[in-house]
Amino acid sequence: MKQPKIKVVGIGGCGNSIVEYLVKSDFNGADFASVDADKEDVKYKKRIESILKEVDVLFLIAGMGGLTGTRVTPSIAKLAKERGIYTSAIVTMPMEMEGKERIEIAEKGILELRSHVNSLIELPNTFNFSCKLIKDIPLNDLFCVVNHMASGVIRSLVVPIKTLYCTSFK
Ligand SMILES: Nc1nc2c(ncn2[C@@H]2O[C@H](COP(=O)(O)OP(=O)(O)OP(=O)(O)O)[C@@H](O)[C@H]2O)c(=O)[nH]1
Ligand SMILES: [Mg+2]
Repeated sequence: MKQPKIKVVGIGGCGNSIVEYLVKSDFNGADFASVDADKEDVKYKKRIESILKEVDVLFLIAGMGGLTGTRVTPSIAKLAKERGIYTSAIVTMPMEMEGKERIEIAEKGILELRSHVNSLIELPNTFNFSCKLIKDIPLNDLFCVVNHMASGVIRSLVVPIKTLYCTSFK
């Protein structure tokens, strides 16, 4: 039976920490790769080519609002689409407390990303935690909640995708 090759790619700081979380939690239903560069030189292009080689289903994971994830995720998605790879992006939106500018950058990134992916899942980093509640919690602990949620989303998608894929190729 043909098994799909599933790859999870973490992009930028956020994407990488979510992938790291997934790996640490013993998830082995996919291959992993990490991209944390915003310099698109020849070496970078070769690396992306090799990441996309022989992939059937691609998950791109990134936090929108920074430089790397916002810019690199749509560009990888575009390349994947050109290669006929089924691509799903799972991205986080900045928290309100990170500022309006970051949220605007994130929204622009999402608009671009949407045109290149088969599915897009936006996870809010903006939980409706009341200010009173989050006052004493370090930002990283809040991110951790979203890392947990994002890795749960990936886990819960990979298993049915594998089953569907195997069924359709029987
Ligand atoms: N869930 C989660 N969100 C994060 C984490 N780190 C950053 N974020 C969110 O992701 C957004 C982008 O941050 P990074 O991923 O660090 O940025 P980057 O893509 O590496 O871009 P630059 O560092 O600016 O080049 C932030 O505005 C946060 O909302 C993380 O570890 N977990
Ligand atoms: Mg970074």
